[in-house]
Amino acid sequence: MPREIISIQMGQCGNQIGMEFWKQLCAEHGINPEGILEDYATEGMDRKDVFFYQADDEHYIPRAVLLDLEPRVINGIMNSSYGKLFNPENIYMSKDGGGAGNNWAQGYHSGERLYEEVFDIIDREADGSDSLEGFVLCHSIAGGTGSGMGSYMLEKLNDRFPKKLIQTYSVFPSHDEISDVVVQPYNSLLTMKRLTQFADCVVVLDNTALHKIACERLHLENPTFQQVNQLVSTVMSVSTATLRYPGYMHNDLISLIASLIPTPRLHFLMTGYTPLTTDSQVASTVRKTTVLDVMRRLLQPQNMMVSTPVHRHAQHCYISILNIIQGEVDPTQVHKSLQRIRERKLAQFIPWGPAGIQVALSRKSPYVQSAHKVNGLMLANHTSISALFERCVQQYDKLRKREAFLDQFRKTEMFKDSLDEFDDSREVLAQLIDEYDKATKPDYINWCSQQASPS
Ligand SMILES: Nc1nc2c(ncn2[C@@H]2O[C@H](COP(=O)(O)OP(=O)(O)OP(=O)(O)O)[C@@H](O)[C@H]2O)c(=O)[nH]1
Ligand SMILES: [Mg+2]
Repeated sequence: MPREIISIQMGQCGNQIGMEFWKQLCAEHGINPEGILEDYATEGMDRKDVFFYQADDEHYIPRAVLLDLEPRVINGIMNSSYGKLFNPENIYMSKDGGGAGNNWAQGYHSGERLYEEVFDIIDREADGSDSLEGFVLCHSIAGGTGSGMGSYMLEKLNDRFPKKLIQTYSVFPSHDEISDVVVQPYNSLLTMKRLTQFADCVVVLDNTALHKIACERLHLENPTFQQVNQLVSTVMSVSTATLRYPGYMHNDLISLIASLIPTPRLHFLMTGYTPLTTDSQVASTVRKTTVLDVMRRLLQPQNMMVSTPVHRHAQHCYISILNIIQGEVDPTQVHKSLQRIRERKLAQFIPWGPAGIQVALSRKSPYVQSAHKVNGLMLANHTSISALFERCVQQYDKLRKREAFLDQFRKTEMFKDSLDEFDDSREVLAQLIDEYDKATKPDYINWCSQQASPS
């Protein structure tokens, strides 16, 4: 029985990265842009039904819900060659709306207002699956819709489906774009509170790092969102590969999450991928990729898609690592590579429990050509992710001290009488940062049990 996953994409960023993900999934499963299975793909030994269902006429439809408070991005999808892929009943867009105006509170209150309509869609999708495992939310934390309405959705999903997993792919804003959306730090802080409290697993996609990788590693001069989103869709597709091409392990979301997240709040994952190439570079590749190469490169900070100084602070460490390796791999090579990495102490792990690199050898699509013999995605739970959150708090403090742009928030229901929600969110994030720091120390588990039973 499939363990189905419903994806919910919200706002400009959520819908744009979501669309790239669906394009990639269609290509990998031999489904054409109209949802029809290609003749060459009828014998597939894959599990399409985790992410797609079949209509009466057998064509495949994504288990996807598309939401936006403005029509532009979703209209673009509907007018593209993929316009017929999605169930039109699963789309909610405000036809004449102008979005949430980069205001978290506006997005949040729109979520409240649209609750019935949106949950009609989600309930119908949930009822349509045999054994729903959970939800995947795609959004950015910095705008208005994906962040504010996304926050509201996280609260409500948790309320209504308490036993289902919630995973998010959350895009963090780039440092250089602060001028673009001045209230970004407010939006990010308020969203981070919900990601901490209501998500089981957050895959952090950091625009600063993605941009840098696109420039420096892919040699793109001014990478567009679409080019950056290809990196994102690679991360999303490989991180779901073991669900879609089941093997011995990590066949469902819970086993992926359980192997990476030993304590509930520390659930923010970084990713790395290698080898990275653009289409134009593929032809000229001469590099030989072995499992050891791939695993070693995955431990290099420049391949991580998060802009934190991974290895520079000695006290920071890995809580867990899962490498998803695809390609022509001899399992004995994996063993040797792990040994080599251990001998050379290439990765520093937590001092309070057993931890090491886990490896999942995953099958991959026979329909998508790859230029390399072996490729790998690292999903890592590393304490230095807290640097990203520290930056978020610092930027917030700077704005808040000046009382900048608070009027836009005061105009909304949640903030009209007080700004307590800001203070509370800041507190939640400060505690999270503190817990990551505690996790670098040997007595973290004791600290955890004290937190659980304050006497
Ligand atoms: N990686 C990536 N980031 C994006 C994309 N589109 C927007 N962003 C980032 O998302 C943030 C802005 O959020 P949006 O998703 O545009 O906002 P929204 O959720 O539509 O909210 P409103 O438009 O305010 O209603 C900024 O940090 C952008 O850099 C995209 O396609 N890819
Ligand atoms: Mg928008």
